[in-house]
Amino acid sequence: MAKIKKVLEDSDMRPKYGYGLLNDEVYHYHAKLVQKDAYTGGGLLWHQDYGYWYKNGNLFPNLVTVFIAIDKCTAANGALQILRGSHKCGRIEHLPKAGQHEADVDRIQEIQKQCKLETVEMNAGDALYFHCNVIHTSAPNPTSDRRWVLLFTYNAKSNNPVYEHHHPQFTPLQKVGNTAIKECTNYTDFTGKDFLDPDIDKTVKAHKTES
Ligand SMILES: O=C(O)CCC(=O)C(=O)O
Ligand SMILES: [Fe+2]
Repeated sequence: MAKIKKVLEDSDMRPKYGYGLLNDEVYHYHAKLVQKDAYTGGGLLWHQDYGYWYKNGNLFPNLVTVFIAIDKCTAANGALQILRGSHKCGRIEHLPKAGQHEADVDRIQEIQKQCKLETVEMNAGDALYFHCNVIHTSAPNPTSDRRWVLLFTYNAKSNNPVYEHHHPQFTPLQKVGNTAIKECTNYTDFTGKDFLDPDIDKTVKAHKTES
C-alpha cells in the first residue's frame, strides 16, 4: 500500500514519472477480486473503466487501477488485453450489453489500427498500473489454471465525485507499515467497509434489466 501511494502521488517520483501518476493526494476508490476459476470465468467486453466511473460523478479521468496477479496470467487463461496508448483517445461511448458496458465496437476497430493490442502476461505477484481510459478486455478461462487477480483503484482527492454513489467520496488513506498485514489479527470486523451485493446494487441491477 505504501508503495502504491508513493507511485501515485509522491513528489519523489517527479523526476521519473512527473509528480506521481495522479499528480495529487490519492484515496482508495474501489477494490475487486476477479475470480476466473479453471474452465470458467466470464470474459469481459472491451471497455474503459472510466466508461463506468464517469457516470458516478468523477468529472476527470484521474483514476488509476493497480492490477495485481494472484495467479499466473497467460494468454491461455484469460490475461488482461489492452490497447497500448488508448487512454489518449479520451472517453469513448459505451452501450449496455450482456450485463456489462461495451465500448463502441466500430470505434474500437479503428483504434486497434493505431494502438497495438498487448496481452499482459504476468507472474503471480506482478502489478500493472493502468489509467482509467485504457481500453481493455479479457477472455474466459478455458484452461485448468486458475486466474485470480486483485484490482485496487485510486482516485485523486481533487476529483472527489460530485454524486454520492456506491464508491466512497474522498477519505484520507491511512498509511501503515509494511508488516501490518502479517500483524493483523482481525479478520472478521468489517466496520466501515462495504461490499457490492449483485442482488441489490443499483449499477448491477441496471445492467440486468438492460441486458
Ligand atoms: O479481470 C480482468 O482481466 C479485467 C477486469 C476489469 O477490467 C474490470 O473489472 O473492470
Ligand atoms: Fe476494467
